[in-house]
Amino acid sequence: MVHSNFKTQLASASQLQSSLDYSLVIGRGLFRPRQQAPISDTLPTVSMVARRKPASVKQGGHRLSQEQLTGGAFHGILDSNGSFLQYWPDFAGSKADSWLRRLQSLPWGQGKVKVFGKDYDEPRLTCYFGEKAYKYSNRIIEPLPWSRSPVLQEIKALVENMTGESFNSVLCNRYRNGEDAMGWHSDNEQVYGPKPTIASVTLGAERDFDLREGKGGGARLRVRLAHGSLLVMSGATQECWQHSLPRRKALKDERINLTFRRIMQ
Ligand SMILES: O=C(O)CCC(=O)C(=O)O
Ligand SMILES: [Mn+2]
Repeated sequence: MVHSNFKTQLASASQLQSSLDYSLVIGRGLFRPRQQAPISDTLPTVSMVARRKPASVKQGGHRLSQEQLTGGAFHGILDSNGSFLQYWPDFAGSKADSWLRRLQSLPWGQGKVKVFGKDYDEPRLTCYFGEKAYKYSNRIIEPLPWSRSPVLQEIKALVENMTGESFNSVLCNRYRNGEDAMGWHSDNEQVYGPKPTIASVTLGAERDFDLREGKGGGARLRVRLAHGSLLVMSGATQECWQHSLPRRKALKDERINLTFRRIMQ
């Protein structure tokens, strides 16, 4: 039987603020928290046992209903290996719209992916900023300097403040509409070192972000990433889980995603 323990920390009622826009899917279950709160170390712990089929959610030994699972922000432990996920739906606050507008004028380019020796366009536009070259899909991508983008410097500072981590690179993805997507992968390249923290900021269209244990067959999660949100994957998440951004053919709106990383060498 394939299963994993899932513990997540949700906000207490007094910490809940305004209305929320994310949902978390485990197996076939859909948990739609209705309110949001800042991430805090004092959040109570909810543990979930996620199986491929029925999902159950427990807090203090009591089973919770979907309605009780309130709290837009969460801290989660995905498994017994120490794979962590944190989500803050309103990270950008009132800056979200202006960040999106400013990021639209980054020097976006069309990346290529090699399949059986032939080059294809990636289903998204990209650009990359930082201090060190980025190795990806057997290619080396040279970074643009931080000084070229004050908006990225501003977002990076806030992400570092929020996470307590320092990052030296950001991969920027522009999904022009729902046809653009990213397939299953984990960000486990050696340059990130063991147990890397990846901080992901979403601006623009809300999209589903899927996680699966191993390479599939185990637990699955779906987090709906809101405009202005911050998702942080850390601990063993890149070792033990894969993630993807599935295609949504009907979606016409664009989304920009920034993944802040720390390159070691
Ligand atoms: O667009 C996203 O939310 C995912 C991006 C991602 O996984 C990556 O850049 O490695
Ligand atoms: Mn990734």
